[in-house]
Amino acid sequence: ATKAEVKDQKNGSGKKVVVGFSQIGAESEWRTANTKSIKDACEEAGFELKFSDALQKQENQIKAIRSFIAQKVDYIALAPVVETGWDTVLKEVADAKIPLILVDRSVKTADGKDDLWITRVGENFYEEGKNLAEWVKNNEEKLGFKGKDTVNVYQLEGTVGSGAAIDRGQAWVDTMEGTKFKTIKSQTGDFTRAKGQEVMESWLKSDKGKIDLIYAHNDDMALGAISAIEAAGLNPGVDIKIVSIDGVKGAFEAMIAGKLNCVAECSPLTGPVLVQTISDLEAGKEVPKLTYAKEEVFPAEKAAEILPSRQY
Ligand code: GYE
Repeated sequence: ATKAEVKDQKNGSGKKVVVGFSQIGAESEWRTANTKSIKDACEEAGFELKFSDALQKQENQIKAIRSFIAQKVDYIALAPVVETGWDTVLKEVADAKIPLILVDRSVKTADGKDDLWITRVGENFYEEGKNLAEWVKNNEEKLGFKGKDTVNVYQLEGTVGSGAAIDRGQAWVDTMEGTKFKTIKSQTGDFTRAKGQEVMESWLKSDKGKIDLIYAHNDDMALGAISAIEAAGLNPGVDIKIVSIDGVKGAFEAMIAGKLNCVAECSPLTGPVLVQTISDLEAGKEVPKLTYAKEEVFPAEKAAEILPSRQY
């Protein structure tokens, strides 16, 4: 557990808590929901939020962080687009004695230490990938893979170098090792619908008839792949099975339509946890070094029942 250094009399003085948040971008339904959750929660808590959209570029995030330091914000929240390359700027944050909170994705420092942030409010990407791969292994029959010697898997990877893509990829490799599920091709679709569609189109050109299963690191890329599969005259979810991660509404709708077979949830509803964390730090309390969102696996047959209760 870690604790922020006790700061000035802000508590008593009634000044608003100022939070600088460097968000990755707006690449997916998930990200849009994440931004909304954080904006809403900060507003409700009466925090002043300085929001910066990095358009997927680490250099923009580094600039935003430096500008937050210059503005002397009380807290910096960072959703890091990639895992590495943060050491210098995070040391600058530490020198300025501004508590840094990682939101969503992970950071790896050169020395392997985790002392450049006070806490991470994130999601367990490895578990998500593992849970989804386990579901696939346990549902061979339902997926129509029972009699097959080999199942050809095509992986749509998330943003190269991102914690989410690295861990989800590794979890699949580990879980599928020694099984009949073989990854034939793996390419990044940058967590976007457009790129997921583009990559799927190219696979259909070269490998049509060979593709059994798409493992997409997020729903948006799966939804893009679904469009490409339909355009090629095939039935997504039937001729080519598809599983993905997030659990956004668009994915539930695709599952209900029979076009997507299973989704592992990744919750973007980080706002309330972030606000609670900051409030605890303001009160001088200790906070856990890492908090993961609670997440489930939703197979297509449960989608209709669950959709009405989905919040994103
Ligand atoms: O799965 C994807 C988004 O980092 C967990 O980023 C997040 C991922 C999420 O663009 O949809």
